[in-house]
Order: sequence, then C-alpha cells, then structure tokens
Amino acid sequence: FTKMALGLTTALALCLPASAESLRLSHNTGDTTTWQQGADKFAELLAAETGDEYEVRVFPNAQLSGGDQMKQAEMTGRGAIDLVLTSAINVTPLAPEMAAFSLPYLYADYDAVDRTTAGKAGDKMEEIMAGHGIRILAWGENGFREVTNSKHPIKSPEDMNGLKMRVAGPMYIDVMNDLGANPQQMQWTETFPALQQGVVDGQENPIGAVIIPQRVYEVQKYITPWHYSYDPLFLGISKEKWDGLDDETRAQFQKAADEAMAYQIEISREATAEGLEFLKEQGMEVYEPTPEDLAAFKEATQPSFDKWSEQIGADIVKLFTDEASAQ
Ligand code: X2X
Repeated sequence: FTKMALGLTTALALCLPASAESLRLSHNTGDTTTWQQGADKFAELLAAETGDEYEVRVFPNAQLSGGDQMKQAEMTGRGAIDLVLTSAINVTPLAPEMAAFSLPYLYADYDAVDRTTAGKAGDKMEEIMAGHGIRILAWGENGFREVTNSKHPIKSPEDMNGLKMRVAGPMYIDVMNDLGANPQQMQWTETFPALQQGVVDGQENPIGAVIIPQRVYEVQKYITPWHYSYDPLFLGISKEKWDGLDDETRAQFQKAADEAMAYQIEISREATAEGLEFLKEQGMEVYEPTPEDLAAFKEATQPSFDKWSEQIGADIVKLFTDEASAQ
C-alpha cells in the first residue's frame, strides 16, 4: 500500500509543477481588444511550452500603473511589472527614439511596416529599449491610426481646424497642431466618456485593434482612413526577469512570444480589412481620401516630421526611411 501511495505521489509530482511562477502582464486597452487576445495567447502558449511552470496574469486598462498608460514601460524597466504589451507612442516619454515608427506618413503599406520591425530599425529599437531595462520579445500591431470625430467629415487639413482632438502621446500633439486642431493628451481609458460627453470632438486609433472592439463608433460619427501614422505594439519583459532565466526557458518565452504576436498581427489586420464595412453598418460615415487628399495631409504634417526627426536623430530616422522605401 505504501508503495502504491508513493507511486501516486510521484505521478502527481510529474504532471504538476511544484509551484507555478506567476507573472503579471500589463497592457493599455480594454479586455475586448486584439491587444488582450494577443496577451491571452501568450499566456496560453507559455503555459503549454513550460508545462505550466509559468502562469501569466493579464491586466488590461493599465491597471498596474494606476491607469497611467505611459508609466507601464518605465515600471517594467525597473522590474515592478514583469511583462508589458504596449505601443511605440506610449514609450516616447522614456525613449523618444521610438517615435520614429510613427512619424507622419512614413509607411505606404504593411510590407513597409514589416520590413522595418524585422530589419535594422527594429534591432536598433530593441537595443535602445534594453538600455531602459526592457527586453523586447516580439513586435505586434496596434496599426495605422485613423481619425474619427463627431462634427463633420475630414477631407482636407482645413477640416481639422479647431477640432478638439484627444491624442495618446507628445508627437501627436505636434502633428495635430500642424493641422490646426486643438489637441490634448489624455489616457485611453478616459477617452470614451470624454467623447461621449463632448469634452473632445475626436480621436485617432487603429480600426481593428481598438476602434471596433472598444466601440468608438457609438460616440463618433465620421471616420477618415487617412493612414497618417503607424503604431507598433511590442511584448516586452523586464530585463531583470529575463536575465534570471536559463537558456531553455528563454527559448520557451521567445517561442510563445513570437507565435502570440504573429497571431495578434493577423487578427488585427483581419479586423481592419473588414472594419470599414462594419463601421458603416453601425452608422458611421466613411470618407475615403484620394491620393491628392493624402498628399495634402502629408504636406501639412511635414513640420512635425522634421521636428521629431531632429529629436530622434538623423541616423536612426534613416534606418526607418531606408526600410520603409526599400522594395
Ligand atoms: O491610447 C491610445 O490611443 C492607444 C490605445 O492606441 C494606445 O495605447 C497607443
């Protein structure tokens, strides 16, 4: 009997790890977005890879940094948060170089985006973020940020004149000023009520990753897919945590991150591709800008492109413009 009990204990020990380590992952948006789906996928894959040795708990709405979306990265950098899924524009207070991804009208299409994250520009940003205590495991996608508002269709820079616009980060303040709008920085979690109550007239966000899953169409009437700025996500781990992992575990984290972010990009692009039709069904009015309209928006936002290029540094900007324009 003792032998049997012993056998049972051994069998249990084999299938259950002695103690799963719990890690906290913070992200900016609500729990209906493709951000959340990517984070959940990472948790699922990491548990599978490690035989349940690691449990990832996902916290939406920047809860772990008291609702301050710009603080998540800095907290991860000093080890107060284990993992972060956030976007480039959110870390620009910490690493202004990351604004390079989102310079106005840098990218013509997804191919240009993908060359950048996979190439030297992405490598350089990984090096810079490592200097802030964050190991970037993989790039994901927030997406091309499109403008919505409650007042009138946006067809030209003049239509932006005087609109009260909520923006996520400092570079977008400058871009909105170029367009004659009246921008203010605000937490994403406070944006829906601000739009609803008319505290602001408009906002800009990607269609598939944010606008649809966070039901922005309920409080906004007009959308113009003007593709003015691209915003990548990254899944990062505190360097302190990473440095404490052995090689085998690192490979498991890496694999789970690569697969989870590839999935997150795929579902964000799918949702975006079908998104305008859905938004029309919800009662939004879509204005599809012509090439001439886009040229006018690009010209109007050139001062911000130049100002931020100077701030980021010409050598880094060149890494991005080279990859963006390569064929
Ligand atoms: O705050 C935003 O606009 C959002 C959700 O896109 C980001 O976190 C960058």
